[in-house]
Amino acid sequence: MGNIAADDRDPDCIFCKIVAEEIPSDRVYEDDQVIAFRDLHPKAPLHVLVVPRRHRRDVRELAEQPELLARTASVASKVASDLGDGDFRLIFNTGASAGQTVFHVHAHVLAGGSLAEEEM
Ligand code: DGP
Repeated sequence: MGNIAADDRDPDCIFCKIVAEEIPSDRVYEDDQVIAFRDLHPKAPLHVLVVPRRHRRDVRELAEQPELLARTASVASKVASDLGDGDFRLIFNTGASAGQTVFHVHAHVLAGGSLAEEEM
């Protein structure tokens, strides 16, 4: 697991390095397509990033592979069930002006606490 073709990897990308285990992360799930690990700066009691192993810039690019997008969403659901009560908020920041800072697509899974009362 973790051997990604050169075409699917950006040598300067921090999440590609996490996928390759060159940078440590608190991994909570992995399969042959997707990994999930805890966000370094959690914004909720449960805050996990679900990351396709292949380097894709954002959810616009990921949507060109509907099966991989669906896998990402179903892993988000599994993580929320395994580590929380199953309810979750799923966010793809897409583009710098929407808050994206790491340009390797990732779904934020946020759960727990008072999410229901918070505005978007
Ligand atoms: P975004 O702003 O949507 O691009 O989210 C990037 C998230 O990635 C942000 O919440 C912090 C997290 N992050 C950045 N670098 C690292 C890292 O090296 N390890 C982990 N676990 N999270 C990181």
